Amino acid sequence: MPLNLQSAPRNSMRAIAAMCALLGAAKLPAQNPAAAAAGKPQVHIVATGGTIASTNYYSANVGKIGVDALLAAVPALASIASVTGQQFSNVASGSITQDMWLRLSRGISDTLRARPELSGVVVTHGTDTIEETAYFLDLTVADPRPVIVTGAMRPSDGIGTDGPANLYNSVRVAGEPSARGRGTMLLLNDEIFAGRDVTKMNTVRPDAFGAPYRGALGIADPEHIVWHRSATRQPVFDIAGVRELPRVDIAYVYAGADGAAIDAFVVAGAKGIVVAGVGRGGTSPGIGAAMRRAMEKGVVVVIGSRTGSGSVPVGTGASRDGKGPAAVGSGDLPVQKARVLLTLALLRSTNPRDVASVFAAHQ
Ligand code: DAS
Repeated sequence: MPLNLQSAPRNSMRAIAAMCALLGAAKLPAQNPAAAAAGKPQVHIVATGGTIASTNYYSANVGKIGVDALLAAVPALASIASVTGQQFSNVASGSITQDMWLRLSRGISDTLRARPELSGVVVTHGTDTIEETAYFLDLTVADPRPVIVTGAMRPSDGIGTDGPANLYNSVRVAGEPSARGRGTMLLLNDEIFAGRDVTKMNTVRPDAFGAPYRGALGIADPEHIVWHRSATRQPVFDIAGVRELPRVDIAYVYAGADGAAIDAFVVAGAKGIVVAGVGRGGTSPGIGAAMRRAMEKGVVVVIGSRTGSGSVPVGTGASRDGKGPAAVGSGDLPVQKARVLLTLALLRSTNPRDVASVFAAHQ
């Protein structure tokens, strides 16, 4: 059962621990007294599941490794930080829901607020949808302290498992003062990416992650954390009072595709649809007609690209004559990232012109 960190009383890790014990849902390993006494950074680790928490090749047994075992597998952590751990969930990342995004984000914000002594937070997560969670957290956690999302491409008992190194380096970056103000980042294979830019580009290799359009933010070298770019951040979305996120679906364009999927999403209650277009946002006649039908019903449509790199002009959200709605271009956001941004933009407005402004601001 996932733990709602939001309900934890402020300024009291003891109270949080007591609550966790009551719920039977999470464990907080004791802080490392030697590291704390030595003035080492304090880092909180929130475990959600994924291959990093699995045994047997390729996550056939996801959810076997709890946060205690995850931390125990990296004894070197004690030399660089004082860490606490939290079991949020233990699932494959395909099971992460919008509701879990809300609770995870609020929980992290609450923990950071309650613990001013923390340098940063690390989230362990399955790699399949990690980029979506990373972007959601980037768009919703306002605190300037870093949130580092990490995982593993090889299970905990796999030969050459990458989980321990990824966790170790993530804790290093989370404890690094120069990581402040950079939002939520992803670290795997020593590379640090902006949560906004990163995408999974290979099914199995430890170097599966990249940011093909904008490149990496930095690298965790053995001695130093090296940044390739200065810190920049957009203002975040306030989700404090949000109970439910709107439904947003993704439709894929291919040669001769009809509009059946888009029509079905509208019937299912989609408030927004992201279309993975061909090339620079192209469609088929069937998809184009279904997009118009959806927009006439008030559904906001964003058009992106299935190419994996490059941009689709954002536009204004209005048709050329200014009378009707038009699809908003995704800019250089991959469609799964455009879905995250559209979901949050729809909390503010369902007018495509306003949504276009949000997308323009997040380029
Ligand atoms: N088991 C998959 C997931 O949870 C893959 C992984 O973590 O690498 O996303």
